[in-house]
Amino acid sequence: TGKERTLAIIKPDGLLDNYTDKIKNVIVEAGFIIFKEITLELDKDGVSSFYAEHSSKSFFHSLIKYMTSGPVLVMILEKENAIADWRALIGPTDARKAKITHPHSIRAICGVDSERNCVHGSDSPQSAQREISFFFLEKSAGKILPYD
Ligand code: YYY
Ligand code: MG
Repeated sequence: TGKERTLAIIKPDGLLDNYTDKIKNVIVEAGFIIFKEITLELDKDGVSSFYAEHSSKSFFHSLIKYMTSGPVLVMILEKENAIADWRALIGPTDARKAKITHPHSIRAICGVDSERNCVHGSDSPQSAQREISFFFLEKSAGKILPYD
C-alpha cells in the first residue's frame, strides 16, 4: 500500500505555548515525514472558508476568533495510513475529554477544551485533498498571509 498525505495544523495556542518541537517529535517518532510546512497568520475569510462545514454551528464565530488570534503552523504529513494515524495521535476533539479517555494523545497533552484543542487533522481522504489544496495549491494571496 502506498503513502498517504494529510493536513495537520498546530493552532495558535500550540505555537504560543511552545508545543511545536514536542509535537514535531511525536510526528517524526510516529514515522511521518513532514513533507511541507508553513507558518501563517490566517484571516477571517480564510478560516471561515476552511471551516465552512461548521458555519451554522454555535461555536463558529468563537472558533474563527481563536484561529485568527495568532500564527499557526500548517504541515503536510506523509506516511502509510497518514490520515487515520494522525487523527488517532491527536485524539478526541474535546481536549478535556481527551485527558480522560486518551491521556497520551496530543490534544490531551497540549489542548485545553473543545475549542482550544491545539491541533487539526483531516478527517478523510476527501478532506485531506481539499485541505492540502486549500493551503498549498490554491492562490490564496490576500486571504492567507505569510507570517515572518
Ligand atoms: O475534526 P475536529 O477538529 O476534531 O472537530 P470538528 O468537529 O470537525 O470541529 C472543528 C473544530 O471546531 C474543532 O477542532 C474545534 C472547534 N469546535 C469548537 O470550538 N467547539 C465544539 N463544540 C466543537 C468543535
Ligand atoms: Mg473536523
